[in-house]
Formats: sequence, structure tokens, C-alpha cells
Amino acid sequence: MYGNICELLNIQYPIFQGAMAWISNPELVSAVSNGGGLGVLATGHLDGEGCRKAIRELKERTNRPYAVNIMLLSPFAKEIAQVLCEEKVPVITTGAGSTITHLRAFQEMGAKVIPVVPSVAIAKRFAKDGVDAVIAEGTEAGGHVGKTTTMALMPQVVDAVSIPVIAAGGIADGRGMAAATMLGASGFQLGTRFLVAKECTIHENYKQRIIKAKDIDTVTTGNSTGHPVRVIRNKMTRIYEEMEKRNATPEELDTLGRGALRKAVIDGDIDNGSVMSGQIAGLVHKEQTAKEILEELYQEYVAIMKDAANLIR
Ligand code: TUI
Repeated sequence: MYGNICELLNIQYPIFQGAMAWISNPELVSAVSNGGGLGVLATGHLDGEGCRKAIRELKERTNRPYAVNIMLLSPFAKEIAQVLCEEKVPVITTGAGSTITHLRAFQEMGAKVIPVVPSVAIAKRFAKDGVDAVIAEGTEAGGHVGKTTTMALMPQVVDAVSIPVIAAGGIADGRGMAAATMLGASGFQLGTRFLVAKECTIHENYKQRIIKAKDIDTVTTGNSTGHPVRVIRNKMTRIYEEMEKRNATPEELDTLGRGALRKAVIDGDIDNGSVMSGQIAGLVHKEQTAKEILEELYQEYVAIMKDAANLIR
């Protein structure tokens, strides 16, 4: 059950930084990998050549293990898969899809393949295909999410597969990591906490909005299109909600959503942009370096785990 993910991936801490399109760039990813975690490069906003350039920059910045994520809904997924093989990426995570193009090619090239799954059925399918581990992501997470909470999803996925399961969604401190361990997690993936890393180059407005966020500040848009996306509630989500209520077509909704993440991340327009965030943003209070975040998370985690037996008698 608790496979050793640090040994499998040759990392110091069992902590992944979630791939966030436009956000998880070589600067952030290298800071996490150099700090002892697993930095995960996002490619959801890139084409094949953009992806190659980002991987090469990342290789310049770190000699430690890193991962690259393929967003399987991306129109460029196929050419990105090809680039990952050519660039001999050591760890590949996937999101937003249940079929991986080039799975065999990835494994023959020597990569470990770790898909994100929102349900037991999809976890089982990938396990049967021979992936190395899965990331079970609860609906608390930011961005494109499934419907089940981390609390309910984790133990069910752990029981359904015999490969390591990484927990994602709703984790931002050592307590969350300890709780996930009790549910059977072999590692943890955090996105929201790394939004406020010093090396995270998102617009300052985005960072401050995360730091200010409260527990009830996120909503999911896109419930009617079958692709719910968790974001901070703002003017854009209110317009989106209105449009969904009057049964706007998926095309109309897409038009509103298109470019919205870039608007928030790059332009700092947190009113009209898509400020993707997990529900745990209310727990994220301060900017720190990626290394400080990793060290603090792990120290909190170890202290809680060591003390856990004292809670019973
Ligand atoms: O992929 C994510 N999170 C993301 S991707 C993204 S970019 C985007 N922007 C706008 C609309 C849609 C995407 C922002 N956030 N997380 C991993 C994840 N994967 N969450 C859920 C899933 C998932 C969903 C369905 C995995 C497999 C799956 O299979 C269903 C099928 O039938 O393919």
C-alpha cells in the first residue's frame, strides 16, 4: 500500500508541486525540484516546440528529478507526447483524460508514468495499463476537477489498485499530509500552496488574492459542459453562472473561458480572469521560497506523525 515514492522517483520529500497551466514554469518547477520535492512542468498552455523549449530551460536550472504533465484535453497532446520521448523526461504525469497516447513509448524510454485520476474506475483502468502510480485528486483541488472529495476518494482508490497512490486536493500543510497518509497515501501533490512560492512568477494580484482567500471563496464553473473548473469567485464566475442559468451553448461558455487563465496569471486581471485555486486557499497565508515551503511541510508532517500514537491510549 504505502510504496516508497521517494525511492521510486529519487526525490527527498514525497511532495509533488501540481502542474498548473501558465504557472508551473521552469522557474517554479526547478525551485521545487532543487528544494527536494518533485517539480512538475505544466504544458497545457504550450504547443510541442514551446514544451521542448520549457524542458530545455528546466534542464539548465536543475539536475534533480522533475516531471512534465500532459493535459490530455490539449489539442497539442500528441506532439507534446513525442517531445517528452525525445527529451527523455524522467517522470510524466497526465491530467484531464483517461487514455494516454504513447504510454508504452514513455515506459520504453525509461519514464515513470503517473496519471491524475478523479475516480476509482479510471484509477483501475490506468493500473491495468501498467502505470507506475496514480494521483487521486479530490474535488477540493483547483482547476479541472472531478466530483468526489479527497477524503472519500483516497481510501477507495487505495483499495482498488496495488500501485502507490499520491493524494491531491485540499492539502496545504503537514496536517493534510498526515491525514492523507492515514487514508493510504504514499505521497502528496500540492498546487495552491505553491502559488505563493517566491519563485512562482504569477501576477502579484493573483498571489494576493490567494493569500486573502477564505474557505468559501471558490466555486466550480463549467458544470454544464462536463468540465468543471474550480476558481475563486469573481465577476467572471458570476457572468458564467448567469449564462449557464439561461442555458448558454458550450461554445458561448467556451468563449468566456478562453484566455481567462492567462488574463489572471499574466495580466493580473483577477476580476475578469480565471483565478484557479483549491478550496484550501484559506489556509495559505504567506509567501515563502519553495525550499522553505517543502521544509516546513515536512517538519510539520513528521511532528504530527511522531505524535499520532499519543492521541490514543
Ligand atoms: O487536469 C487537471 N487540472 C486542470 S487542467 C486545466 S487546463 C483547463 N482549463 C480549462 C478547462 C479545462 C482544463 C486546469 N486544471 N487535473 C487533473 C485531473 N484530471 N482532474 C480531473 C482529471 C480527469 C478527468 C477525467 C482525469 C481523467 C478523466 O477521464 C475521463 C475521461 O473520460 O477521459
